[in-house]
Amino acid sequence: MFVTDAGPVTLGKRLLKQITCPHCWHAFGSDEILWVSSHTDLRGDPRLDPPGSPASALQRFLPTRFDLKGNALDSRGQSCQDLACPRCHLVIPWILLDTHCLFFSVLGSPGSGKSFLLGSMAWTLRKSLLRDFGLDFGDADPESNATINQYEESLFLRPDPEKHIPVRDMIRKTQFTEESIFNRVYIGSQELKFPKPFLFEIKPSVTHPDYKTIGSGSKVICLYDSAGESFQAVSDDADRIRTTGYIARSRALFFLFDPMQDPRFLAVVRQKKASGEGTGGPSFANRQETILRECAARLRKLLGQNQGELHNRPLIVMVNKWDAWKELLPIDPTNRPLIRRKGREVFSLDLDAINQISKEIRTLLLNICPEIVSAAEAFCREVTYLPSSPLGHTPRANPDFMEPNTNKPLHTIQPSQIKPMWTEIPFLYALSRESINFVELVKRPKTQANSKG
Ligand SMILES: Nc1nc2c(ncn2[C@@H]2O[C@H](COP(=O)(O)OP(=O)(O)OP(=O)(O)O)[C@@H](O)[C@H]2O)c(=O)[nH]1
Ligand SMILES: [Mg+2]
Ligand SMILES: [Zn+2]
Repeated sequence: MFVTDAGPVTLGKRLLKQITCPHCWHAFGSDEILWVSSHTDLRGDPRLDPPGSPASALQRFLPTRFDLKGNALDSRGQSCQDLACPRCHLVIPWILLDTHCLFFSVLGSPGSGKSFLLGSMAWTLRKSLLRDFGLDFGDADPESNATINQYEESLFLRPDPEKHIPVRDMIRKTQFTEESIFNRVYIGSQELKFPKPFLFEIKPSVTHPDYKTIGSGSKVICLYDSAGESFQAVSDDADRIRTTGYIARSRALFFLFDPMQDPRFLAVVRQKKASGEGTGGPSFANRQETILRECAARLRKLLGQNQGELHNRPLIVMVNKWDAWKELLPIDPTNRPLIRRKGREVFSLDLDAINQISKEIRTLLLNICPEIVSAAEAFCREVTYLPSSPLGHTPRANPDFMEPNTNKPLHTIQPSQIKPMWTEIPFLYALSRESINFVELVKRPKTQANSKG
């Protein structure tokens, strides 16, 4: 074995000066990163093994010796491959060493559709980003994305897509008490819970018109799927606050408002449709503006901002389950707010169309549930309102599937009917607000416009 003490010289990467851990959001220098021992005898890590339990996790260490490939050598001289955060000791994917990570938050009450949205959005982005925007979008770390991949498969890759499935079985409710969605670490005398991140890589493909100027430099997108309960205000529950700590790091916040959880909204929908249907799923009333107010309070605490100070990241209020209330918005969901500028192969986002839609939804919310608008606008300086529907189709009560406890029919859907509506638009809009020039946001030039149908 060739050994050098010159550091990871042959990694062939230009390392970032500062890396943010996607688990605990600690920012650290690349020279502080730990390595995970490779020799199976080197077990026992005080941050990962529960106190009093047998040594199980492979030891983390700050290396002093490297092999010629630049990989650290553990104390048994074995070459190591995995890296870890100096604070929480959880594994840091290699891509984060040389690629900036953009965090985004998806907030919303229980049942507002966050998990369905994440699955549907990821699937839509994989399909449409290359075709419409000349961007490659894929898993940055397949292991981290196992859960979101399952959501996508459950929605879009069913072996028998004509067969009715109860929606609640497609993606199960995210349980705040479920261990599999968290990592536990032990720092000092505290046991801390952190949500597992989903990591995607996005980069211009060679078909991107600005490929030559912006280059092939990629970004990592980091998202989380938290249970709605984690955003609810429960005094002195440090776990809830900690597990949503990503909101303070986020470049943009997506607040999923479920109008079907608002009895006033539901009444307007039913009146308009002149029918009793409308929810397409479990219906329960929730004061959803309290989630926004709680997130605003947490964020101010985390960032040390004053009460009443407006946060300067974009907040996108996604009025979800559009399929169930589309009668209230005179917009054709198949007409996405995209525009192709003359001489450009890819689409840009149509700012005029987005502003117009946002204005119409804001008016609708102001008329029916004004406290959502006031909570959103008391939180962030810039608020945009957009519709979305992960399913694009309202599930129906199906007497062939009875709930044994209540003897009521369950809501089912045929996977072949799933046609997401605008799940990717809020994300593209957030991306267009970044200085990375991946997605262009344009005002419509009256003579050159050729908007997409
Ligand atoms: N009509 C309609 N209903 C939807 C849509 N997407 C999700 N739903 C319904 O909303 C329910 C809740 O969706 P989830 O994604 O599990 O909600 P969540 O926000 O993740 O909820 P928690 O995990 O409890 O925080 C689903 O079981 C569906 O019945 C949609 O596009 N249209
Ligand atoms: Mg969920
Ligand atoms: Zn960490």
